[in-house]
Amino acid sequence: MDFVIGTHNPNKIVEFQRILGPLSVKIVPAELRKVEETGTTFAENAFLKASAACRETGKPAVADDSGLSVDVLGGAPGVYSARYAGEGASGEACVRKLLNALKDVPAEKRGAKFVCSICCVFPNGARITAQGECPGKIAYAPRGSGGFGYDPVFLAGPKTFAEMPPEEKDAISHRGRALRLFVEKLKKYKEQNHADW
Ligand code: ITT
Repeated sequence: MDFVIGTHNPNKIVEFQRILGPLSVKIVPAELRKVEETGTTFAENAFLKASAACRETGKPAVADDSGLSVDVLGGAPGVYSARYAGEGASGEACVRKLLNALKDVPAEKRGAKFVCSICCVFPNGARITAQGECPGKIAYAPRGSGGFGYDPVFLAGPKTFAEMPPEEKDAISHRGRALRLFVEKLKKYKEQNHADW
């Protein structure tokens, strides 16, 4: 079965296909209207995006709401990660704002985590959800050229996500964890419903 992906972020499409392809789940992009992310949690926003994509296409749809939660900022930017430096701001601008906010914060207080909530909605209304997290620290300056968004300042061990080859990021990332859990739940859903896809 193919799943429409409810996102306007091309980096997420790349990561979904990279992680789900080897697990035999096919992800197809679609031209979709932009959904207003009015939820206060990652899970709520993931549901808003997946249900809108399912309604619009009539096909099973999966969406991701994700972001960075920084300890010393009380969990910010959280669900506002994409808009941290203003609506439509670049990843670089968000990173600059974050580094500035943390400029006087010592290494031991720079703890953070990436969170990813996945929601899958079927045309019959059934829903599968999964969440993944990756703990880390915020670096003092950007490092590496891979990934997107906050990857150059997110240290998961000695390397930032942007310094890791894609498969290394996927093995430990919030999105990798959430999507692998989603696939396990999808398999159970298939068995329970005797689905032939
Ligand atoms: P869609 O809503 O269209 O899916 P978006 O980029 O606006 O795209 P979110 O609202 O979920 O998605 O915001 C997620 C933001 O969190 C994203 O723009 C990045 O700034 C950040 N983010 C999430 N996952 C990330 C990752 O793996 N690496 C770096 N930054 C990430």
